[in-house]
Amino acid sequence: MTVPTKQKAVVFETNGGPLEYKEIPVPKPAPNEILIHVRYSGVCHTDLHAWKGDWPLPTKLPLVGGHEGAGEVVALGENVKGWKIGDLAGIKWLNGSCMACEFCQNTNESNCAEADLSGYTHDGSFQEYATADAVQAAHIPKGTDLAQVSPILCAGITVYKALKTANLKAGQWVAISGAGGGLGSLAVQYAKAMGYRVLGIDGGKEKGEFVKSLGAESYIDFTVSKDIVKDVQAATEGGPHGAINVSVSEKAISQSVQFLRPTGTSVLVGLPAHAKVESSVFDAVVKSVSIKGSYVGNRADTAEAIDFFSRGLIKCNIKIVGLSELAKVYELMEQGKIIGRYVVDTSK
Ligand code: 8ID
Ligand code: ZN
Ligand code: ZN
Repeated sequence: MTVPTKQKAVVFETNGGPLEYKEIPVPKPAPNEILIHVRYSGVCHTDLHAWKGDWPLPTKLPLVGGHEGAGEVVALGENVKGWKIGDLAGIKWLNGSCMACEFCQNTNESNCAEADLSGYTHDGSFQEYATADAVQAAHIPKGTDLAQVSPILCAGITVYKALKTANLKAGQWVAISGAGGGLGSLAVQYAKAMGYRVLGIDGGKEKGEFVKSLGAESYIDFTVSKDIVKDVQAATEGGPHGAINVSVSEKAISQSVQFLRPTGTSVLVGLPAHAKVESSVFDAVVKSVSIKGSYVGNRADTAEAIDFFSRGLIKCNIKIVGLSELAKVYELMEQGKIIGRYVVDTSK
């Protein structure tokens, strides 16, 4: 296999600055890394946050974003074990961690103080060839459709882990807030596959039809509802046992704590800039609700989330465009116009 020395990528020099589609050198894998020929990459709302720089965590600059990359292994660093040339590999948000601290010891690598993040602190998948830590890169089964699987590498893993964090039993209700988006549309399907009853919340009729086609029993349109809390509680016979917050809305997150059923769990996933979650202490105590954060997933969550996909239980609703059109995808995402996920083809 010949690896070129130059490739196409989307790069920005400053947060919020121009997104340049241009030629850059192909990176060389470090001793612990594999080099992946990225064929497709999903575009996550996190990539938009990274470009804007609206989180209290600085990005590397200049930066190649992207952390839902799927492709083939084309080179191996000298210390790499467990991979061979030609294997299918995935680039995910957590690129690497110290593997020694108390969090890493307990498989909570994403909580490591030295976590290295693809498309944030490490150049990511919006390029034709990208390096990834051999320990953290996702193993993708042979024969998998690389465009279809790409959104699983962040969105799928994240919502699967968030649903586990909600600690629900089969037959219980879960509300997915932001159900029509990239994470939400997968959350609806994982929740169904795990045996839960799903209520989706998002904006507009088209997203409602989409969310119901994925298996949600009920849909609340936040642009129409006059009282979201009351409507959600009525549709779920007293409030959902769990809520997964994948919207980028501070208000929606606080509402989720209010509409929860007593003893329920609200899981925080979406990361609107500068947001706070608000809850009445009295209600939280008397209803005994839990509010938990959930941050991507570990290697076992990754393998399990891919396995649900491989067994045909999860379908990604994708629209494929060329990498050169990334700026347009960010525009649509900002306007909340994306249904499901956009995936970029790195060859165009
Ligand atoms: O590990 C994590 N915690 C993690 C991993 C991956 C992504 C967190 N995220 C974060 C992203 O950074 C982003 O803040 O999750 C959030 C959602 O990412 P996404 O699914 O990639 O975004 P999207 O496709 O734009 O979907 C967002 C949906 O929320 C809806 C929108 O209409 C859209 O469909 N929404 C909004 I904005 N306001 C809403 C509201 N008030 C709402 N839905 C219901 N109620
Ligand atoms: Zn992501
Ligand atoms: Zn660590």
